[in-house]
Amino acid sequence: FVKPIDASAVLNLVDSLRPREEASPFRVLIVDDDQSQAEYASIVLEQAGITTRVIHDPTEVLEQLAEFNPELLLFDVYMPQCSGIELAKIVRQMDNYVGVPIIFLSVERERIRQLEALQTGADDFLTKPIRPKELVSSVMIRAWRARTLRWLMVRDSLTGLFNHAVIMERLNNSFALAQRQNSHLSVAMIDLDHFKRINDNYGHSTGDRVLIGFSRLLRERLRESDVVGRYGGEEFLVVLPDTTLEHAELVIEAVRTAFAKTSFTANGALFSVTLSAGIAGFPRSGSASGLLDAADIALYKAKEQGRNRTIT
Ligand code: GH3
Ligand code: MG
Ligand code: MG
Ligand code: MG
Repeated sequence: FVKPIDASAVLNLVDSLRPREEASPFRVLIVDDDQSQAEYASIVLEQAGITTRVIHDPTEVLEQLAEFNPELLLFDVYMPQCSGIELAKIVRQMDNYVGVPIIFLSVERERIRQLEALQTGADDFLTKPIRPKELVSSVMIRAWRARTLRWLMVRDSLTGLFNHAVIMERLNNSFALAQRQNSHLSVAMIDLDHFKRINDNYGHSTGDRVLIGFSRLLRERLRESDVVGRYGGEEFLVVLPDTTLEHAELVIEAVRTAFAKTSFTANGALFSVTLSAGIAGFPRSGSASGLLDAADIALYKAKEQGRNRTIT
């Protein structure tokens, strides 16, 4: 019998950092040659709301890293094909997984052997038999910390949108995918109009509130598959996969009109802010940087023609 442990407090904390996405369950990969031990660990974690995948053959780990994308690894130490310690050393050398927490689970009671395991860069060493509360709390706190750090690394701290580096990476990936699949891809560069005046008239913190409000509106108005980043100051980049130029224009126009109708307040005054947008699309533009350049030129035209408009 496994007594469930309430994971909601930890998940709510994660959720509060992630404005839109639902807090999804943590994903834990369990590697143990002993089937019953692995099953037991899995049941304990699943009872706490954690998603697990179990493998008995450590040589399958690399494949599972790519496929299951685990947020934490639970390794047995003694396995016939390859020790958990060797496995941890391999994982720690992979750029994408340097930050993934590793917990060892073993019958090993000798402190010196445990330390040797931890020196691979692993995070904790739990001894079998498994104590459910100990296992769940060790997994929870480490998975939560890793997820939070990952979140902070990819986000802009003011708006919670993707930061510049990440939106550029997502643009490049989306472009490669569109090219491979011969699908449409649109990109919108959005810049708030006369934003300097907002700061000058109402103060910088009011300007910040406008940026946050606009970011929220963007996220609400776009599809789950659209990617939004803060490109710089009051400039935003939206990547719309599988979207024609014409459709992207409709979407961004809807954002523009909704934003123009949004009222902000500062020292009792009511005001609104407008935006200008430039949109470009693949295949008309033939490269990722070509898309950016074309969107930039269109944005410049939108400004020149009087702002508060979208140009493709
Ligand atoms: P335009 O319509 O031509 O885009 O005019 P603009 O005033 O928006 O353009 P400009 O590039 O001259 O000014 C952008 C302003 O945005 C200046 C800068 O202080 C402000 N800004 C950039 N980042 C932030 C921020 O994080 N918070 C606040 N409050 N203001 C910011
Ligand atoms: Mg074993
Ligand atoms: Mg501006
Ligand atoms: Mg600007």
